[in-house]
Amino acid sequence: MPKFYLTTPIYYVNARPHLGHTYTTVVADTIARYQRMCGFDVFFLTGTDEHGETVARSARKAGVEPKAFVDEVAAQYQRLWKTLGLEYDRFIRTSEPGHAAAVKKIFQVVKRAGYIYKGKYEGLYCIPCELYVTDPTPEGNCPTCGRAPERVQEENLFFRLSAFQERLLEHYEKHPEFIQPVTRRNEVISFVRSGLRDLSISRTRFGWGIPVPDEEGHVFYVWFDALTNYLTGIGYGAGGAKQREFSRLWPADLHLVGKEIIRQHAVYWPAFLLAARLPLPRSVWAHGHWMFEQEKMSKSRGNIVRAEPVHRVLGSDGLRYFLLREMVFGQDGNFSYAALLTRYNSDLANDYGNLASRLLTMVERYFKGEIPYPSAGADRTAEDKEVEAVAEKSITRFQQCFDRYDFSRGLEAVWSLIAALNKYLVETEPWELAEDETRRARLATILWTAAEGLRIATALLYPAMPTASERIWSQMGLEGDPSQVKLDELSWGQLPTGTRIGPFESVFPRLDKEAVLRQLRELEEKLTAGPTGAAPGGAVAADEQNWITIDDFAKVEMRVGEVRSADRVAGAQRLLKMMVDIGDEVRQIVAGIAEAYSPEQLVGRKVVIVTNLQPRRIRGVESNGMIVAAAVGEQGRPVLATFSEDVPVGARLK
Ligand code: ME8
Repeated sequence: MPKFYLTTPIYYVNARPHLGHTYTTVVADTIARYQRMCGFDVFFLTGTDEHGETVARSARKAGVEPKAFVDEVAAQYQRLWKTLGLEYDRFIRTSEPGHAAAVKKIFQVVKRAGYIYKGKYEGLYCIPCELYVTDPTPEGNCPTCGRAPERVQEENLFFRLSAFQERLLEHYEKHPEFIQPVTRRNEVISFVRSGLRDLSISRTRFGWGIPVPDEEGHVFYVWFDALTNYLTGIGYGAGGAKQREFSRLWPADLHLVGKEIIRQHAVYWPAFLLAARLPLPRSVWAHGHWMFEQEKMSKSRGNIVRAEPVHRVLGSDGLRYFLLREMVFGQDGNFSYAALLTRYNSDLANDYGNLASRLLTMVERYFKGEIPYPSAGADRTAEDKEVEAVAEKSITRFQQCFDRYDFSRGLEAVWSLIAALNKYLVETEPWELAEDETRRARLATILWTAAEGLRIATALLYPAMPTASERIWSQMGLEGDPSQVKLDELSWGQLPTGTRIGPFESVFPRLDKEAVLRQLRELEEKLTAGPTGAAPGGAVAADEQNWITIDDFAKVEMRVGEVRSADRVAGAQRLLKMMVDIGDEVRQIVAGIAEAYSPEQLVGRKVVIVTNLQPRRIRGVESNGMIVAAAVGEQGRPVLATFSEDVPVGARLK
């Protein structure tokens, strides 16, 4: 059996896994299942990247030792992958002693080959990204995360990256499939063409890392350490049987990465390997980013969606389907709960789930649970032949798409079959035929045809939705499980005679969108209200913090208002009575700001008003809202909230 070795990035443990990490791992799991169905002996590696300054800092913040910290977060990753049913073959952690030994070994090889020297680095460094910033943004910030880098100076070991410029370019030229998609390939080629600078591969600034042999005080820079996981994860440097396993699996067939780390994988990594005289991976595939609320989902931006709530409400297949179907692999995608639920209800509940339950109900009712077989010589109508043709086309198209990791179109191909089957049932009306004893042969042909189509669709859906596919497979009474189907052999007409359906229940029940949206938001809130880091010791229970949920906050309506008039309230030194235009009405508001602002200063000014506060009387004067101000100093001097840009009256704050 030919082998297929694929990897995900190893994820940093400075934060808990979010939907972005889940995405790459789901894609890898899908490819692994698909390649197995194509007859490959697959090895799927994932893991965690546990060294570096950021991790050490996060641990310190949590008040625990780095090792305890990374153990906890690595376990969170493993638990989540288990919950989601993601089946990797090996989970590598860079804090494993075997990994450290392998990093040291490859370093020695590279050093002996003359590609390492000692030098001084002086320049900008972005701590959260663990990157030297050589090409800052015009504002002088880190090009990856946009935050301000720090100026550092240190003695480092350098890797002669510059020596590989021509060889890398040659390799890209000779192996166009090495970097995909083509946009990333072009990007990398132009980066390399513009000239490669040597790369610093050690640090003396922190100690949480793998010590560099014979260099007191130096630990490996995270990328030299991290990239090597792709070798150690399959036995590099371990000797004996493990080394044989390494020789069998290396080079990797596919490194899946997010587009932000393409340079490390398509430039640094092959250069390290060339220096160590190891073969290069066959391809590095950089996918796009999930955006949430218009920005890349990331911990630092605080716009994170997590997999757990979606899994809890929709199941892992609902999540997998959305991720694979909605994002064109290679491009960015927008995540929204509304889109997720719309897809779930339309594609999974209405189209696929309904097809299965409708068909199985008819088999049960009209043929006592045995899928009928068309009688010999029964005439096949144009409609029957059309379904067969669509099914055969779907199989081919699905494979063509999945072979090039075009999951979205591959799933579309399956949906064209599902749509054809639903249409077929509507048009042939088996429930009408069932009323007529003389039409039983035709009824049998129709139900068999639909069942055969459903079998094919279900087999094709296994890589993307393994649980649902297995369940429908067994509800149909088919032998074994869909993972055993050989895709090359899958074709029309293989549904065995006498197949007896099993007990069935709806696999994708239709969901009440509003209620589920609320439930998802509540679960998400509960999770994010917890520790933002993964700090075991730093974890503060949500309740102890008196967090409010986003729904609580959404209850407060704040709007931009403009003060039309302001007068002092007789007999009350601190109070002003204002008429404030809030867009669709003018409100009377009383506020204790007279000592800080004169009426003249306020008229015409834009202010922030809480508009849904219960009306109340202050010194006998009705107040319909509250003006928002900071309380400054010990006396709590009010300073009104304002905007540095012009904003329209009535605009809502959120
Ligand atoms: O970069 N959309 O780890 P990391 C899609 N340790 N995918 C996303 C994503 C998003 N918004 N956010 C993250 C590291 N990812 C290094 C890797 S490898 C030798 C070392 C996924 O925890 C995507 O795969 O920052 C991305 O490349 C990876 O998580 C980054 O994970």
